[in-house]
Amino acid sequence: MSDQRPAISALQVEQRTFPPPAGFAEGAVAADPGVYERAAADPEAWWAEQARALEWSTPWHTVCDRSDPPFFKWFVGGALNASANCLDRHLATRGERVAYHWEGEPGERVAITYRDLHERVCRLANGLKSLGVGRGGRVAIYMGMVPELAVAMLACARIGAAHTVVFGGFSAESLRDRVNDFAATVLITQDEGWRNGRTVPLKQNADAALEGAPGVAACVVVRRTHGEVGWTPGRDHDYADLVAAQDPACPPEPMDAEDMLYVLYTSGTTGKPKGIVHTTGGYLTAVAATHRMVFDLREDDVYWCAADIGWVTGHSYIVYGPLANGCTSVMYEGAPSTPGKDRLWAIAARYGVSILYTAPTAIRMFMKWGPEHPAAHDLSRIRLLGSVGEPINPEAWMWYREHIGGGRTPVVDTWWQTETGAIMVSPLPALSTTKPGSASRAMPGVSVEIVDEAGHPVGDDQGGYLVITEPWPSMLRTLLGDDERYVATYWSRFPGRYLAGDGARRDRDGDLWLLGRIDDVMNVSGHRLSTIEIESALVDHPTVAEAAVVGRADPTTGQAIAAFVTLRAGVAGDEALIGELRDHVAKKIGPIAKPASIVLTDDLPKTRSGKIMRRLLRDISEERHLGDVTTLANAEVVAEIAEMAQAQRSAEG
Ligand code: 7RM
Repeated sequence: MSDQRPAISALQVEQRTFPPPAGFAEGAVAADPGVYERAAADPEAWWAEQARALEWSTPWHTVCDRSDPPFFKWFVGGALNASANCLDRHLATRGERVAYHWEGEPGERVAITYRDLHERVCRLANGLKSLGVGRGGRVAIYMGMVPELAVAMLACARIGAAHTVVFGGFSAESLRDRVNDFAATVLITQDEGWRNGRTVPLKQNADAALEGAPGVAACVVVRRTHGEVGWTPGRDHDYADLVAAQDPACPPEPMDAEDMLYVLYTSGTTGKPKGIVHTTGGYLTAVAATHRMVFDLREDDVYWCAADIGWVTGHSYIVYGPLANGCTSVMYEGAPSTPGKDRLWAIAARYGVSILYTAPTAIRMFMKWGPEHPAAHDLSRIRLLGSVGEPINPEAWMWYREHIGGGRTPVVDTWWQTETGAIMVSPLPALSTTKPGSASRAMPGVSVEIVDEAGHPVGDDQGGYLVITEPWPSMLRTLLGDDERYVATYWSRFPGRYLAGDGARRDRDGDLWLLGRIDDVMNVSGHRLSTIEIESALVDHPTVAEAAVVGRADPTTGQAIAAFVTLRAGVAGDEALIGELRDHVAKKIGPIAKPASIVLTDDLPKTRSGKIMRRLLRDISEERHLGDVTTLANAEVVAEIAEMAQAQRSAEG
């Protein structure tokens, strides 16, 4: 026995449990509890069964080739086309079914059927061919949330070109770096996007990026706002003109299962962005299967993933998964507060949304805005809620279930990464008894473990490193152009196992609790504390909407806990409240977790996909020069928080 301290201490005790609602299992996609055992008994057979739900032009001969780890291959020898699986396959049975109910921020509404989408994709696919793109080609896409973004991805997939989507909120420089790293020859963009009642100058940014991207020979421009934009004759092509001239039919290119489907860059917190490489057969298999099972997809569902397609969540669960399953989705272009703070609920009511998938950061914002906004709309069709992107604080989970789900719906907290391609850990809504803040367990066919520093599995309720112990079909294949970094980043710390970079613990019922990024773990008097449990204890207080904690250097305890807290709408903060919040944490999870300081702030620094950036809060707390803030969605809050923290330090003397 070792007397080693746990890799991460576990503090939180959550007692509430929610079994599936009565009747939910009737006709559910995953209603047989034996599914976990069956998949575990033969994971490859399980995944092969999922792959058979797709249409293959050539069957595979080997489910998983493990001859050169960690360079695994799936469905070797098989051929298929992702666009054909998302479109053509549905035409005979559901061609007139709506694929996307699209709503523009200013209010336009368009219903796009599978047949419409198929024709649009074929035309653009032919248009891309006319620009010299074919099998093995590379296309960059820099757009807002317009239907043409999904069309562009599928058009690439149709002709065997790989795409990289660059989130429309990124700068010209980020775009340039990604376009060059990817070696794109064509860029698809739009004149301007809509966000918060203002236009986003996408083409202008694209022009600036292309000045430093000589490999791009053609730029295709969707007219969205019809605003004035620069034009480079010979290079720039009007999207509408390009597609109007094309044949509305384009046979899909049969692709090898292991041909690249796309690259998506993850900025991470440090270093050069990593180009995550996803391939065709395994990726499509896993996103379609997980989308069906986790969201219990039924024929009459109206599904809405409110993420941006610029992130992996949008790739897997707005485009490829839902379309492979022939489902009806909602797609919204703009900000959730435009024109009012009830915009999302007006949309959900209008289309009868039955499944909603969004992020904790959005849920905490809805909490902050108040329950009157969802209460003003009929959300009675909602039957299932999903969460993704960060650990969800139990109080945010409860609020989501209560105020969006009417207290009736299961909430599925789905853990996964750009690298994993598809959901890895999640409840199955008809089978799992959920707990607020727990992501339940690994999906059927997926094996995870929690290990200590030495790589040994930890016991129940012990925090440690989350690893995935077996290859899975939608795993990243490498980092574009950098096999070594792929091996070093994910497969070296615990050889033979994939290091996710997140902490986790498993409770006595076998349920997993994600503890946040390993880099954010604090060390207070030798106790390794995760951020999430302390943050959740703060969010548990009725005045708190959002909280972030970090470890700041301390001469006596090694690190001291510094908290940053955003209050709910209408709550005024003062010294008394700060004292109350510190006591609340001590009472809820123990004195070791009591924050040494709490700064009240209107907002927290977030990445553009909404994840709290604790690194910057550490810099502020330790009075360090603030490094790169360009990857922040809300850089202006940083100076504000720094000032408040400074004021507090002077007040404390
Ligand atoms: C899908 C996505 C990945 C990182 C991951 C975690 C965090 C995502 C959850 C979560 C706790 C969750 N891809 N994360 N989902 N943490 N519970 N349900 O977000 O590549 O952008 O981020 O996000 O730290 O490693 S991502």
